[in-house]
Amino acid sequence: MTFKASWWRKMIETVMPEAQTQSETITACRSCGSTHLVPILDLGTTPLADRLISPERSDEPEPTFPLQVAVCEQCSLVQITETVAPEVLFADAYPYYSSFSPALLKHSRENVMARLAERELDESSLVVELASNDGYLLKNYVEHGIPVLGIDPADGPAEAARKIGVPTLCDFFSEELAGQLAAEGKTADIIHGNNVLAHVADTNGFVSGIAKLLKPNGLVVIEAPYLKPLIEHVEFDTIYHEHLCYFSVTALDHLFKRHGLYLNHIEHLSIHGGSLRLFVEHIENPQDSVKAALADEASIGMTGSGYFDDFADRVSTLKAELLRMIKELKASGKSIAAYGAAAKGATLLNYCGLTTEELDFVVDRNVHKQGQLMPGARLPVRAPEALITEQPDYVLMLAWNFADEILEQQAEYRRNGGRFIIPVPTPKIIQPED
Ligand code: JHZ
Repeated sequence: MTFKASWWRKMIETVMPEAQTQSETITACRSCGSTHLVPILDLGTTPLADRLISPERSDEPEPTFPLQVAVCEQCSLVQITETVAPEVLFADAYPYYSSFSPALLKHSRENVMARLAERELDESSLVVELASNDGYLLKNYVEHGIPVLGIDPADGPAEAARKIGVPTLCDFFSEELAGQLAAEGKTADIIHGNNVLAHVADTNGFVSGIAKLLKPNGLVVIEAPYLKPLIEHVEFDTIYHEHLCYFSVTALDHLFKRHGLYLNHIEHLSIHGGSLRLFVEHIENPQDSVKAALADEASIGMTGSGYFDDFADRVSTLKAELLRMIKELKASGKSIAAYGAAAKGATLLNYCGLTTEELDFVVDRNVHKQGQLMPGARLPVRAPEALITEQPDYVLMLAWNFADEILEQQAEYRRNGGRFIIPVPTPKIIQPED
């Protein structure tokens, strides 16, 4: 039986408030079940990265959870060891709306256009998106008259999707839900899933659900942040409780094969600091892109735990350098704000111990985040216009993955002498003239 996210949230808040702190520590790999999990990074205990605080609740204690990363020696899957209940993570107060990023909208539209060009879809087809958020991707199929179904557990984004004509089921996708849809004759020609595979606690159930929902000649197109750039560029802030897994191609290959699905092609994308677009089918037909990535990962040792030996030290070094830079600027009387009330921003602020002592406020275009406080760090979230009215000397770029887009938008702030600090892979200052 499945319940709507709002039902769960109400129950969590009224009937069993202690459930708000509910989480479980895993002892076996989320994918293959091996107990050979080797710890690689400990980010301490942090609040939930997307759980913004309304000012009137700012006196209430925030639940915090351990944030530790391990690699499975058996199947190479990198994963965090704590699972926070999904109903707590993705309830109806979930503030992430995909449509606030023009770059993401463009990226998604191009994805759809490529699928429309290569597959013969018509009004008898069905495209399903798992974690369809506010309809940012499926609306492009709707425009072309292709029937779609969005599935997303967060009430707010699901309602926003329906309003723009994207039919959306407000629910968690699972093997059971896939079975129900298939029994109703709703199987998919294309299944999209962007930034969702890493978020699901039942990794195997989710993939097995995809196998059930997919037509025999259907195509799965999944996007997920890639582990290799995460490690190489010290993108440690993309680690938070929503992201349970950090995928290599090797780990993905094992995962899909276990469910009779085959990773046949991959594309490397720059989005979110470096992602993979995975093309998965029922039939095994691996292209050179997959063979090359598997060979590359084996040759650089990414399939073993030794590859991660110096990662924790590199994360500590980044923290020390960023804190030194910020403390020097503060000591010389400079004011500093931040850009992007992003989930990754919460990890960075909380791991580095940055609060309103160092940073005056954070700006974000997402109106659902404005007026609230960042988890843990408690920076107030304001509209981007505050950079012009307050003209802080420096702005810490928490949404560094959209740096180009944001620097362009902030031309006026920069013309007025404003500087940005990009924290990863090593903290650096962007001067107004850069
Ligand atoms: P953004 C998100 O993480 C959500 P986050 C999620 N956890 C996930 O899996 C990853 O992506 C992959 C704002 N912004 O998307 C919007 C502006 O204000 O990088 C966002 O609040 N102006 C599901 O939250 C934030 O910045 C702009 O011009 O870490 C960016 O957050 C742009 C472009 C963004 O990721």
